[in-house]
Amino acid sequence: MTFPESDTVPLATAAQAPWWTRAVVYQVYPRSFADSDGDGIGDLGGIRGRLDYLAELGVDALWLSPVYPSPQHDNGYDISDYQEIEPVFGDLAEFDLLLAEAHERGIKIVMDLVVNHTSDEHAWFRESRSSLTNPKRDWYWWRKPPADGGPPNGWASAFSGPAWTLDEQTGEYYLHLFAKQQPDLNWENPEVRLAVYSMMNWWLDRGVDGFRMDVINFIAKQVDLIDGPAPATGGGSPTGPQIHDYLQEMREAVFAGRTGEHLTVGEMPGVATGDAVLFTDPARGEVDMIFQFEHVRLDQGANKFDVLPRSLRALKKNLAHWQDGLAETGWNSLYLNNHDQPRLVSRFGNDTVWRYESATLWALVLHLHRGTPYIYQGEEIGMTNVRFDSIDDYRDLESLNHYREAVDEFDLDPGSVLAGVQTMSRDNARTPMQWDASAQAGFTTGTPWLPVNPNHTEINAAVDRAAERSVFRFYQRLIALRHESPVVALGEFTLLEPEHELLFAFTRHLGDETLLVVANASDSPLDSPLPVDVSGAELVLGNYPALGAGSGLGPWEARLYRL
Ligand code: TEU
Repeated sequence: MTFPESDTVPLATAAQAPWWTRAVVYQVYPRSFADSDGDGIGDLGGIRGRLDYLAELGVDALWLSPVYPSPQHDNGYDISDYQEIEPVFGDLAEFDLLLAEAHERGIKIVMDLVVNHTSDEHAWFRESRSSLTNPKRDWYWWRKPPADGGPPNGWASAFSGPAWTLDEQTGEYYLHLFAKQQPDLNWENPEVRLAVYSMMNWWLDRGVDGFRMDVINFIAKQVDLIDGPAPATGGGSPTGPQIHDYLQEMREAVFAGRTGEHLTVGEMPGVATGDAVLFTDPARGEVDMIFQFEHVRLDQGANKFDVLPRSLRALKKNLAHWQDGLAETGWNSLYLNNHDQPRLVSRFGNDTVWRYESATLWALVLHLHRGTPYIYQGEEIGMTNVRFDSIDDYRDLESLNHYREAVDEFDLDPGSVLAGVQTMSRDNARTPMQWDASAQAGFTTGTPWLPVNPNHTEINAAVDRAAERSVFRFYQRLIALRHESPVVALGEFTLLEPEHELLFAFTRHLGDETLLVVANASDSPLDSPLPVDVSGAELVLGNYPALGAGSGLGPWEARLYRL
């Protein structure tokens, strides 16, 4: 196969490219990572105690899900004080210690910025709701009841039910695209924007290295829709055009003039590649990269819990669509799971017979795409979904609200609704990190807030790292490869055999170097010849012991060649 000389060196030469093009980020869900005080909830002390583990893995930065004070209705994504630490996780002194010890190991810390909404217990909202004339009334979205007394429009909350709640205190509705305990901030109000920028500067002055920005595209409401007729379907406000102004203003107010290496990644449900180019074009000064959702919605029907059959063809084409969309300008994040998604080996692989092979196949495939890979805690040891037999064992607000609405309001069969929750619930990713085979998997000496997955006796960091076939060691190799090889970070991506339903194959090309990935994403051997002659190629990495034996691929076998 001849490769067209890439006439555009993507992004920049390796030396000039930003640090995050060569970096791998590890997401810590603090509540479930490591508990240092025995209360059954993970905390900052627990994370500090595992920094050597993370340094050994080789990651460059940690993204901490929220650790600020919160009533915990949405496990911390309902923040009641942006400049403190939730006591259950620790305090600011412990945070500073964690930050210092992470930096000592060359690991950056990125905070979760949740500013589309606050908690209903935040002082800002308590003031805003106190009276129609309170100076902070316009910090949130309030509307008088329409003539029929119902909500102002037909928007639905992402967590079931309407996106408006009537506040008896002043007889007006307030907007919440998520839970009613998460009222949306009004970003049209410059006072809100300035307060957020001030808080961001406070954290950067403290030494943090950037932000993951929660549903940041939702902060720009299409105001005419709020006051216009109810949209035909439910759902919240599509992103308004002013989002670009807000992000450029934020960049200028918070990062301009700062030295050092920072990272901003915007979580943006519903964004397409054309928007993503605008958001991540370095010349526009908005964000460095975004989390888009197209690939993790391919197996969802009417809603997240309406699970459709998976298609490799659809998945690899969508990932390639994003590679092509941002090849010239902008930058991709790369993820297959996080605290909101099921575990990748259960969703995209085979988490029983071929767990090691499928976990490492998806690791190789994802980490050899062009973009910044994100590892979700436990992914690096092949942790799987959990399966609770009763809805009463689930804790996730999204899952519980969905179940209640589906069964109580829509009268759907409880068994089939529970099956959807078992497959897609966010709790699949939130069972405690499995450190060893002891009673609570080494996560806590107390009673965990969410039961430990019973399979922790076989699947845990201690066993995996000592194993001949170690998922952890495989991730170590991939991370090291990204650090060492500009072609991994910057090389041009070309998908091969796009119509093949079992084979995932692609090349990466930079200068005179070409890498080839071939992967058999199925439970059966794939005997067809590889799409490229590899007879003279170097086998760089594979997940089968007899590396490179023959041209066929075993079940869930993945190989990386240097051509
Ligand atoms: O999630 C944004 C979001 O769109 C979620 O509804 C997500 O799509 C869904 O859970 C996938 O099933 C962010 C945070 O990641 C999530 O944990 C929060 O609950 C949510 O925002 C509200 O802050």
